[in-house]
Amino acid sequence: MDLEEFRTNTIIEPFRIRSVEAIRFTTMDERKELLAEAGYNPFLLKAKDVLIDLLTDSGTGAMSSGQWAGIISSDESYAGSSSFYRLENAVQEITAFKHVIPTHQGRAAENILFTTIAGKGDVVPSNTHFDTTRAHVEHSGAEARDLVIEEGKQPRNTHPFKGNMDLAKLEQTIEEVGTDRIPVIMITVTNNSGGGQPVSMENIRAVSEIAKKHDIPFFIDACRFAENAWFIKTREDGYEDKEPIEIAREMFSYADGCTMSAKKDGMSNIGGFLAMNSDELAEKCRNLEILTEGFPTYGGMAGYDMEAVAIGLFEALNEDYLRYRIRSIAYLGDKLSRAGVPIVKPTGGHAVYLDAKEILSHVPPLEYPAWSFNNALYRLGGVRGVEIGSVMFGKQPGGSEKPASMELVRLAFPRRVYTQSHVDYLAEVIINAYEQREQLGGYKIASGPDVLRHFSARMLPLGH
Ligand code: P71
Repeated sequence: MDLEEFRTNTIIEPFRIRSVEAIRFTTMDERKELLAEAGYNPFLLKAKDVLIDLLTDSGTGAMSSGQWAGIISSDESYAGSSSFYRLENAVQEITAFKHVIPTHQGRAAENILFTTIAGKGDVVPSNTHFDTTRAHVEHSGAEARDLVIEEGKQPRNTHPFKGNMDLAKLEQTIEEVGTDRIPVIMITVTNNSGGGQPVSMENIRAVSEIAKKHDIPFFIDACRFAENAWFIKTREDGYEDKEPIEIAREMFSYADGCTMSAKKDGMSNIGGFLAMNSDELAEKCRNLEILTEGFPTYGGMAGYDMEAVAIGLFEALNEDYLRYRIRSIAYLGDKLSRAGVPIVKPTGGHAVYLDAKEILSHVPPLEYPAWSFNNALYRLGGVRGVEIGSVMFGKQPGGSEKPASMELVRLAFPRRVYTQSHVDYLAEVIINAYEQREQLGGYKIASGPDVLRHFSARMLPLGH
C-alpha cells in the first residue's frame, strides 16, 4: 500500500495533543456510594468522579491552538467589538443569513425566538425537538410536535437519513392546525433525540418548499450542521465531490434562519447565536436580547468566546476532522454490534445510542430502562452517558406520564478529547454491563421538577 492509499484508507486522529488533563480512577465500591449520594442521577455526580465522561458533547470539546490564539487577541468592548464582527462574518460566510444575534448558548437563542414568535394555541412542528427546544416551545404556551419519519423511530432500521421530516405529516399538520397558528417550522440537524441521525438535502429542500408555499418561516436548529453536511457528502447522490462548507451553505440557503448552540459544531466551550433574514423579526429579537442576554454585539458572550466560535465553525467543517469524527463514533458502534449489543443504527454523528428498551426488555418504559443501564455503566466502569428516554421526555405538559418513543442511553463524544484506547475501554465496559443485564432493575423518580426534570431529579432503584 502506498502512502496515498494508506492516507485514504486509514483514519487516525488528525491532531496531536499538546496539553493534557488527568482523569481519575475510582473503585466500584466508591462509585456505588457516589451514585447513591447523587440521588442515582449522573447529572449530580462530580466530574472528578467520572473516568470517561460522555454525558454530552456540548461545550466539552478541546479547543485548538488556533482558537486559543484568537482568544488572546479578542476585543472586550461592550459595543461594536471586533470579535463580534469576526463572529458575524464567520456566520454569514457559512449561512448567508442577514442578521446574526449572538447568545450565550443555544437555549438562549431558542428563548428569544420562541418568546418572540410563538404563543398559546400555536404548534411548532419539527423532525424532533430536543429537550430544551421542546421546553422553550412549551414555555411560550405553544405545542411542540415531532414529525420524524417512521424509520427514525426504529432503532435497527438502517435508512441513511433517519432524521428526515415526514412530509405528508407536515402537510397534514398544516392543514389541521392552519398556517396562522404555525409560527415556524423547525428542523434539527442532526436529529439528536432520535440517534444523532442526519437529514438529507432533499428533505431540507422539500420542507423549505412546503414552508414557502404556506408562507411559514423555516428555521434550522443547526447545532450539528457540520456533521450533517458530512453525512450528506457521504450518503446523498450528487454531493460526494462537494466540500462540507458548500453543503452547509446549501442547507442554510433553504432556511429563513437558524438557532445555534456553538457548544457543538462551533467547537467552543460556550456560545451560540440566532440568525435570520427578516429585518422585522431581527429587530424584535434584538430588543428582547438586550433585556435577557446583553447588548447585541456580545449577547452573553465574552469577546474571547466569540473569537473561539468564529474560528471553531470553520474547524468543524474541516474534512480530515469530520472523517475522523464520524469514524470514531462508528468504531464504537461496530465493536458493540459485533458483540451483539443493540444500538441505534446507523451510528450517529456525535454519539452512540444504546437501545435500552431491547437490552432491558424486562424493565417497563416507565421504570426507566435507559436510566438503569446508564447507571450500570457508571457503576461498572466510571462511564457517564445520558438517558434519552422516558425520564427526559415522558412528562406531558398536562402532568401525565407517557413513555417516550425510544429508551436510549446516549454516549456523546466530546470533540477531539478521547483517543481510540479510551473507546476500546468503553466497549469493554458496555459489553460487560450488557452481559449482566438480567440483574438490572428499574427506577422511580423520588423527587424533581416538572420541566426538564432529568437535570435534577433524585431517583431510587425500585425495591428501595
Ligand atoms: C446535548 C445538549 C445539551 C444537554 C442536554 C441534555 C443533557 C446534557 C446536555 C443541546 C441542544 C441540542 C439541540 C439539538 C438545542 C440545544 C440547546 N444539547 N438543540 O445534546 O442538542 O443548546 O445546550 O447550548 O443551550 O447534550 P444549549
